Amino acid sequence: MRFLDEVKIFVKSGDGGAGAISFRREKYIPKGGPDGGDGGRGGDVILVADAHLNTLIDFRYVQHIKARRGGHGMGKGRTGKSSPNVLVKVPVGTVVRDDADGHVLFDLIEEGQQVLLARGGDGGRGNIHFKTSTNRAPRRSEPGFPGEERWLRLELKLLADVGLVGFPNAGKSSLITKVSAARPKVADYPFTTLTPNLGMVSHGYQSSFVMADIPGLIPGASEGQGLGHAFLKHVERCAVLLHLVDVLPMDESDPLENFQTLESELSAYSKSLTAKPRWLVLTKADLLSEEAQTAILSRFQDAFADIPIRLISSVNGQGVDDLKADLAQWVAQCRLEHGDHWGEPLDDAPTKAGKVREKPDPLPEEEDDHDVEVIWAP
Ligand SMILES: Nc1nc2c(ncn2[C@@H]2O[C@H](COP(=O)(O)OP(=O)(O)OP(=O)(O)O)[C@@H](O)[C@H]2O)c(=O)[nH]1
Ligand SMILES: [Mg+2]
Repeated sequence: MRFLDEVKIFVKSGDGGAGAISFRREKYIPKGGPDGGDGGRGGDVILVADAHLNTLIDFRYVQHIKARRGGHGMGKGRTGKSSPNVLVKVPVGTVVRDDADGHVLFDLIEEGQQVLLARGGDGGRGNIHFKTSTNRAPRRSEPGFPGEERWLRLELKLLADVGLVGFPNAGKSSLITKVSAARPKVADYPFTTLTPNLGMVSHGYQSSFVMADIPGLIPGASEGQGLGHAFLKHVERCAVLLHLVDVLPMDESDPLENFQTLESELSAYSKSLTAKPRWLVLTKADLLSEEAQTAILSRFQDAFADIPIRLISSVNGQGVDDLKADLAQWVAQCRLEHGDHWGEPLDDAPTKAGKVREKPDPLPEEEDDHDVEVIWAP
């Protein structure tokens, strides 16, 4: 499936239908009173989080989402038809921003969660409501109330507990393949992975977590080099980042320097990402002799005393089960501390998108036909 994680959309809810102006006409009742019904409500535009989706690709083709207007009121006091709401499905993890100022309006983090993007307009009142002691045949009604329209930005930030970052070829996709059912492509050239992959890692009874594999990062990523930067937002919500470092890179570069280079890229991307707990995972241990493994481990431990450091091999499984167990424990602990809250606090609390129409003031007593359909009852 193709992957798209940022789109701009226009939403418009339906206008309310107009109230009718109509009078009762019956055989032996020459002057029946007003019986124009109210207009129907316009449809709402509602976003629903759906766990079966994992991309915003559908919005590449549909950027304008409009609900229909309400039906006009009719004679015999009949209310116009209300229009159905338009439900738009998005993946869980979708953030909705106001396009104008980038302000976060909603964060859909639970399956089935619904948010109102644009409230449909209420129908106008028909002339049935405007009869008074001095005006028994009011020729007035209200037009429908307009719907709301707005430009919004949808941004998908995948919901994962553990994020894998590292240079291309570091072994990220190999690790997620080893510990989960995810099957991203693995190959010995850089940039094998072009879009994020999620894998569910099970560890013992009732203990599982989601791991995200994103495309490799390269120096200059924070200025837009390569692919990885565009995908870093998918690890923003993770409880821990694993920074994978190849112990024997094909280009013969120094693993320790590589680690430092990427760390500075991450901090250039975002300070809050740097503040995230990070574990250093040295990969491809099987390529080194035991002495060489001990040597590289102690070199890293001396240089980075305050970071947890692991040595693994996705080929022979060395260190993988221990890593999995420790991650499961870490994630469980984070969930205990933070509940089901995913990721960093957003820049603004969710607000209600649609404003509720206040009750209209009663109209002044004057004859004034609105531009509405006038229906005469038979
Ligand atoms: N010997 C050995 N090779 C490994 C190990 N893990 C990965 N590799 C190899 O390293 C190469 C790159 O692995 P990937 O898992 O595709 O690396 P990646 O980090 O996902 O790379 P990108 O998607 O390009 O960012 C592949 O040829 C793998 O077979 C390991 O533990 N031992
Ligand atoms: Mg990969």
